[in-house]
Amino acid sequence: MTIVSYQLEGDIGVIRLNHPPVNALSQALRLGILDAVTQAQNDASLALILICEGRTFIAGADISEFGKQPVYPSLPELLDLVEASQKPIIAAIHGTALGGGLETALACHYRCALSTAQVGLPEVKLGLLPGAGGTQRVPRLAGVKAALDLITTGTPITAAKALSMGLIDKVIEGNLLTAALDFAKEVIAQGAVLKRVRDLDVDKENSSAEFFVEFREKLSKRFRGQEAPQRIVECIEAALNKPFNEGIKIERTLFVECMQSPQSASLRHMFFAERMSSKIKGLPKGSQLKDIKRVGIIGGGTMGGGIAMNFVNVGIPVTLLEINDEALQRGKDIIAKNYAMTVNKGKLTTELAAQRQALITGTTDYNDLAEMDLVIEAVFENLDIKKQVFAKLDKVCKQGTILASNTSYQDVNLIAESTSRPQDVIGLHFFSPANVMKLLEIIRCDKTSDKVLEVSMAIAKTIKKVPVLSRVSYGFIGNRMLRQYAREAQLCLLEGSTPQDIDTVMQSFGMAMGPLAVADLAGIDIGYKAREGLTDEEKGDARTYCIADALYEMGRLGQKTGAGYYKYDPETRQRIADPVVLEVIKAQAKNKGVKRKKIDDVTILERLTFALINEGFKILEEGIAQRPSDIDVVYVFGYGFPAYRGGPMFYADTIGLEKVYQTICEFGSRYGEAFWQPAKLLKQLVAEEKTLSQWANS
Ligand code: T1G
Repeated sequence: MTIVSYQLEGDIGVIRLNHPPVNALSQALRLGILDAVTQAQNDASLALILICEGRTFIAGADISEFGKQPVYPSLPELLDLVEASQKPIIAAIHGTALGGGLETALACHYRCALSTAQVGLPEVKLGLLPGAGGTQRVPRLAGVKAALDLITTGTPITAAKALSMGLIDKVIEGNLLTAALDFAKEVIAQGAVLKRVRDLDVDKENSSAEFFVEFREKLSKRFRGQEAPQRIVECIEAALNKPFNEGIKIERTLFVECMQSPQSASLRHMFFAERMSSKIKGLPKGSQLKDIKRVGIIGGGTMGGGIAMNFVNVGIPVTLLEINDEALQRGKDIIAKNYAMTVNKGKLTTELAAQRQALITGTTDYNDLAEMDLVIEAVFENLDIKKQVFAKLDKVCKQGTILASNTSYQDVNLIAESTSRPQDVIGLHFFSPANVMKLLEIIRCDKTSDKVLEVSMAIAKTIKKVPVLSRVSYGFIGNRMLRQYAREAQLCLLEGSTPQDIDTVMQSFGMAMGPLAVADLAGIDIGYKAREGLTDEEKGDARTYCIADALYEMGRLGQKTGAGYYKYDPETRQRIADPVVLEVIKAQAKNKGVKRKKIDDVTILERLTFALINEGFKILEEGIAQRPSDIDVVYVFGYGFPAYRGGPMFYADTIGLEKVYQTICEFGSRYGEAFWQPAKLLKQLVAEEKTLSQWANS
């Protein structure tokens, strides 16, 4: 397949790119464009069009080439040649012109786009910045403020918005090539002027030193801990204050710094990890999947209501079953409240919210679920109750209905075995709030059929979730790792830290929230109730929950009662350190015979993160997760682990497995081997001097 073709259409040369799936600017594509533009300089063409086959215009540099030795022509070299063309080049855009794709269009002399097209510079999401002139050309066309907003957020904009900003010259309806040819003829008729963006000046509005100081402060709050956004500001300042050729050099230097940073390596890892997680090892690709046209949800509580919203948001009708009409109404009210909040934020129209809610049918009769393609149980977290629900579903649902449990902890194999159709049973573990959180753990039971697995992965993507496959294990992947992380948080509290000590360390590390603040948000009663049904042995070391129990017994359940590990200002809900909590901690330490001593920040960080990592290794060696990057996806999308550190397992490789292993061994001698046994796989990789990603790709 020719990935770049060139032919004359009248006196217009058409350069066609055809490099599926997204015309990413691989070396072959760059060379093909260079050859075509060079050839066109000497033929009868009066203007050129750059257009793409397939679903989109160039979607960016080829991310899979990053980190490798650059090969001629680099994108900046190519774009210099494009801009120096002696004949005007018109970029004809459809789909998503992103990153190097938009930069290529900006190096052209004119740009037209289908009204349905989007353009953007999402490099910052990869820990990068536009490295082929984007930071120098966008300010020249759209001004400083618009350039800063576009490039530091990385959010794509519509063709209409791009037109209003001056990034493109024409919005097109109908056939792109036809319209682009007409536009080229207009350009020729007007003298085929070579409009080079590099020759434009940057508008001096929003260019004061104060403006940049203020913008930087806002940026450091919004992108806490991230380096690329600040470097983008530096590039835009250079565009404002220096000639193009100097500005482009500064952009290049800062781009290379970003490219070589661990943050960018981590974010590029997460880009591919998110796309890899829906691939199931050993399953044939592309088999014919049945459609999910009707979904039943059992339980209209917070979870059931949130889950129902995911389906009606993409137009799939839901039958919501509750035990009686009052419960059903409560469920519908939860959904209505959620939609009202979204409408009030201006993110949804009232009409659309109403349309979606109209797709929800309530019932108290299981027989109404007979024709469902998928039923998701979201009832009380009790195995017997769940088994009763599945027994009824087993009786009423047609053959082939997928029966899913939203359980967080119960053994889905036992639920499957309580039915006559274990091959149709699966776990779909949503995260609260289910209509917001993107992570979906798909729990593969021993007997779940391949077909049910594939359909579940497909429906997860349809409802815009990021699915990760897990085998059955207590807490599956995320909650199992969270238990070890929380264990160390509790032990640090008992041994000498305060809630704010621990939360400050973890927030500085990049976690969205510290573990104690999370506990207050979720509710201290959640953990207490989960432990109620367990024997002392199952509960584990009392030191890991005695403080939580003490707070629960004082009625301090967290935000919901205005006090937990912190107290909360009733007006602002601001978190405030509470001396009462310190007294509770000291009393529990005394009770457990623990002599408290301040714990330094590095030790807090390593105890919590290495507990997470060590459990991740155990999950891998037990085959609960398919690959290390799946665990990273779980923790970044479900638990607020900083994407710019690549998730816990990528982070382990970044700091080095030897360091992780030696520290865990040292923790074992310092805190006892009960909790600090290095995972066998970790020990093995250190012995073999292998990284986790080498092991995953072997
Ligand atoms: N490079 C390589 N592969 C890419 C790619 C890219 N830029 N974009 C997508 N793919 C692959 C992806 O891995 C998947 O592969 C398939 O295409 C479909 O992607 C110099 C340095 C374009 C909006 O950041 O945002 O330019 O899994 O599942 O949901 O300044 O892909 O099928 O094997 O996401 O329809 C800047 C990244 C790069 C855009 C389409 N560009 N891509 O979404 O499909 S840095 C980006 C996307 C840069 C310059 C800098 C999305 C999409 P597979 P998909 P989609």
